[in-house]
Amino acid sequence: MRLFIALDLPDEPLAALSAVMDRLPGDIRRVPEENLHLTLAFLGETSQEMTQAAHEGLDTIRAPHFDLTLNGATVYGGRHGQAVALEAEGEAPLHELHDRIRARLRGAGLQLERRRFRPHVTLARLPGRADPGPALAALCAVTIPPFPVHSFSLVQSTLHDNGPLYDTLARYPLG
Ligand code: 3AM
Repeated sequence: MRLFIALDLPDEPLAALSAVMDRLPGDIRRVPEENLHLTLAFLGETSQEMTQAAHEGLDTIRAPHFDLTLNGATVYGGRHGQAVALEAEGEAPLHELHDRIRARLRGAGLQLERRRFRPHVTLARLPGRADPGPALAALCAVTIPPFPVHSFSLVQSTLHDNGPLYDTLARYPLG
């Protein structure tokens, strides 16, 4: 199973993000509203046994809920495809949650990639060679009011030609 950990976004910011995405140029591939999330960790292909171990570790996390702020638009990626995203403000509780999740996953025996955590919500994807300028211009004045986040999830991602299908395997509340 291809797995990742997502911070769940509540309905209000999801609706606001959907409205924002309506401003994007027509030829861009938008992320469906039900797929919008902030990736906290990427596990990649994971066995049934390691998935269970990961779940048991994540289930012991006791962390507070917190407010999240989404800021300016940015582009990630390169030749193999680009993601147009809104960056999340780096509040301490978000980074603490990220660190705790990684620690629990490592404790469960998973090997995680070492990448700098750049929290963001991907709104749309573009081919590698496309000019991201019009999408960034459309998003430059966007402000999403800060919102509370109350849970994160273990998500299975199944890749299809027309985009990934996400299935939430387990949800973990933030206190
Ligand atoms: O929605 P975003 O872009 O934040 O980019 C992938 C997506 O995040 C990311 O995991 C999320 C669900 O697929 N992802 C995919 N492959 C990855 C990898 N090898 C990866 N993140 C880190 N390493």
